[in-house]
Amino acid sequence: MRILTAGESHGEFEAAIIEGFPRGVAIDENTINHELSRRQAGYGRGKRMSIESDHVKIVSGLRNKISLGSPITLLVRNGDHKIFTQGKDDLAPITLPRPAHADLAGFFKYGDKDCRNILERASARETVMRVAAGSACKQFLNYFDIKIASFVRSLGKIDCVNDPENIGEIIAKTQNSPTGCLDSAKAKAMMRLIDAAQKKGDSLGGVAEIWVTGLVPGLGSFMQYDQRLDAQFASALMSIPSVKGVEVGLGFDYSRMPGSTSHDEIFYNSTKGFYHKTNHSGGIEGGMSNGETVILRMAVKPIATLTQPLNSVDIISKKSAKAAVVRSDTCAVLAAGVIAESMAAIVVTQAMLQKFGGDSLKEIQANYRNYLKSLK
Ligand code: EPS
Repeated sequence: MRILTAGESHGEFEAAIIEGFPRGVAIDENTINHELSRRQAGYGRGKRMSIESDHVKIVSGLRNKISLGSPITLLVRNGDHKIFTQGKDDLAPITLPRPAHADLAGFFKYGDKDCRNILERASARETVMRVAAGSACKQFLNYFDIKIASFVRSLGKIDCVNDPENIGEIIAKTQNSPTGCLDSAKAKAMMRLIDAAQKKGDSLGGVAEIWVTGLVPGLGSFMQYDQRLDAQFASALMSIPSVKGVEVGLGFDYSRMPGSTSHDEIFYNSTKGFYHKTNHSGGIEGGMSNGETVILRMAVKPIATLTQPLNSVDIISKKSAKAAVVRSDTCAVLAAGVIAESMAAIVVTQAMLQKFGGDSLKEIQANYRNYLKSLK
């Protein structure tokens, strides 16, 4: 299965094509729309989100809401449509690249004298289609009771130190939370921090944590570097705009502990089979799922656009000036977590299709059941 997205931030549509999605999976547009609204939410999001009400239209690949195995095309219309494929817009050129955005590197790459030609596609608006496609994947994974959820582990320097008991706790506590933080006192502090940043024209980042439960052991492979499941998750999460770091399990903390106290010891009993009492490896050993919960964390840098802009240089006059100010979010860590869930769903779907064959859901389920038997 592979997924391509298309669309400019202020073009008429955002689009995605999912190729190689199995036949026989029920796909519900309303379920996708629910995920799209989760991506739009979060304390600190900018004015664009009050313009948009993201809704998907699926225009190919389904019949009577069931996937045909043919390419699935998804479309989301942009409410803020101001650039045209066949007409001229009236937008002034942007010549003052924003530090930390794609503007300057994109200017080097293409040489255009207008950073808008860069930002239209580099914008995080594109992630709307990753969430739409990721939701289709989540609906496939539901047949196997695979669940994916995320929460905001930290925002700026405010850390939520309590670990959730299980994925149900993450889902329940983040459902209506404006911050995505599991600790209500910390959530309030996060909102105050966002308010203060907004007042100062500043922006904030944080860490989102993603859990994946219900994976059978043996997804991914150690046979080639690019088949390793942790490498695939890392690549998928790093591809989200603003992400600057990814951890699996204990992540960087793992490197600070001796092996004797950090590795997950192996136990066996007749009801549980093989199991671990700890999950420091984050559910992945040797590039494969080991049957424990997959735990991923990603560091999201502060949003690039500041309303109190940083120093920049005009790409035409080469004179120093403050960076361009365009409408933006103050903080989007919660949304980044929702996007990460979608990217994780895509990775897990690919790994499931690789292991259990891909033409139809029926065939995959039969192979899956057979594999489960072999594990006993
Ligand atoms: C976003 C849409 C964008 C930004 C934001 C995320 O729309 P606009 O540029 O019209 O405000 O709000 O993207 C960025 C902050 C960025 O730097 O790319 C969205 O739909 O998520």
